[in-house]
Formats: sequence, C-alpha cells, structure tokens
Amino acid sequence: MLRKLIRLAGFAAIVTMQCTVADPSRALAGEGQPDNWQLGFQNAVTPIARQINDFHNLLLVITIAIVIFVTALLLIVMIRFNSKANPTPSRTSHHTIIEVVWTVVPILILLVIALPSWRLLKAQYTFPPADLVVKATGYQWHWEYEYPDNNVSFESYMLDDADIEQARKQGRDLPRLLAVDNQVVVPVNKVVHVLVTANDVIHNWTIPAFGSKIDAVPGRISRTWFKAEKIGTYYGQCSELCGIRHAFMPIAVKVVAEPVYKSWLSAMRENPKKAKEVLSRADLESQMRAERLATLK
Ligand SMILES: [Cu+2]
Repeated sequence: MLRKLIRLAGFAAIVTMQCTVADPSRALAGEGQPDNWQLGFQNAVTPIARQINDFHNLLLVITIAIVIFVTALLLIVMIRFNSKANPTPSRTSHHTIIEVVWTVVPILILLVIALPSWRLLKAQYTFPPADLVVKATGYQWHWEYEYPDNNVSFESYMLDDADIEQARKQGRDLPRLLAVDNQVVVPVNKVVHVLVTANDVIHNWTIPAFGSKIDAVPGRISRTWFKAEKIGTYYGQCSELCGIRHAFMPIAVKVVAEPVYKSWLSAMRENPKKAKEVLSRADLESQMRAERLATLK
C-alpha cells in the first residue's frame, strides 16, 4: 500500500515537472507572447532569460523532491506509527545524528539555491557596453520611448479591438491587449540598455521573453539591459498596478536585422509613416523567405 502511494506521488511529480519545465521546442506561434494553456515560461531569447529559465527549472526539481520526501515521511508516520499499529510509542526525546542531519542538509539545499541565484543577480546587474540606449517613460496609461543618441522619440499606445480586427482583415494577426501602435525597434544580437522612469505613478517595464522586469519610478531613472538573439516581436505588460487602465498599457519590442533597424531609424527622423512601411516590408520579406524555405524542405 505504502509503496503504491509513493509510486503514485512520484508519477504525479514527474507529470507536473514535464508540464511546467520551460519547453524549448514550444511552437513559434506563441513566441514573445503567452500560449494557450501555457504552464512554463515563454521561450527565452536573451542570455539572462535563459539563465532565469534554468534557475526556475532547478528550483522546480528541488521543490518537487522536498514535497515527495515530506509526503513520504508523513505517510510512513500515519501508517506505521498510528496507535493501532504501534500501541507502545517510543519515548526517545533526543537523537544527535538526526539533529545534525536536519540542520546540515537544509543548509546545503539553501546553498545549492543561493549560488545560482547570486550568479543570476550578478549577470542582471553587470552591464555590458551598450550598442544602443532606449529610454522608456511610463504614463497613465501608455509608454513613451526615446532614442537619446539618435534624436528619435514616440508614444506607444495599445491597439483597441477595432484596430486588431482591421489588421486581421489585412491579413495581420495581432495579439489582443498586447499589440501597440508604435513598437520599440532594436537590432538583433546587440546590447540594449533601457533607461526606465515614469511621469506620474510607478509603472513597470517588462518583457518576459527577455527576462526584463524593472520598476518605472517617477523622479528616478532605473536601468536594465537585454541582448535579444532572435528576430521577432516580443510583448510584455505594465507590471505595477498603476490605475484603472493598468492592464491596457502593453510593451512591444520588435527585434529586426541591423540593416532594417538602420533604415527604420533614418525613416523615423524624416517621416514616421515611412518607418512603418520599412517594418512591414521587412516582415513581408521574412515571411516570403520562410515560405520559400518551407517549399525547399
Ligand atoms: Cu501599470
């Protein structure tokens, strides 16, 4: 009976683990945004996000092992040492070896958790030299972006349902509550420093696929960095409760090839409408390339 229960608990733990561990082969459809029925993290596209996923998976294994161990101990106590099975209880009140073990083992477990945690913190706060600086300012309820070295700035508002529907009619499938009118555009494989602040109340600039999450505090400039290694559009949402439309000020970052970024930047300086054309042309080209590749296969 006891063995069966332990085996069942082990099976349940393995199933949970398989569902929750970040799956690197998850379909591209959900890249940069949440998937239906998703349990784990979004696919990581920066070194920091990968480290966060690995740390999460390590914690998950440790947590599940502890849950199984404690459950097994409880079951043993309930079955072998209840008053019927064990009418004369032991009067042991002290056992040096057990006391040493239950002090040392948790210390070792905490060290196994602490070391990668410190390594991750250090990586997040060690800024490689910037290839590009972007400043994000939170407002109730939208974001404003500046490229201070390039004299470019724009506001970014969420697209409403009518805009999403119109885009769908034009053949573009945009995620509801995440898509915005003006995305942040950055080149692939470049270190981007993001200076984050707010103009009214505290907001939070977040992109899960980048492992980026930092408070936007009025009167103070915080800094984070990312190096996106994959072309695509990555979405996040304001993650600090900031008022009635908190859920409607998403963040969208479009990672493009460097030449596309350069032509977008120069178009932004001359005529922002042209900049959108640059991006949709790049999208069309990559879609055609993907289709060509698919036919070759
Ligand atoms: Cu908010």
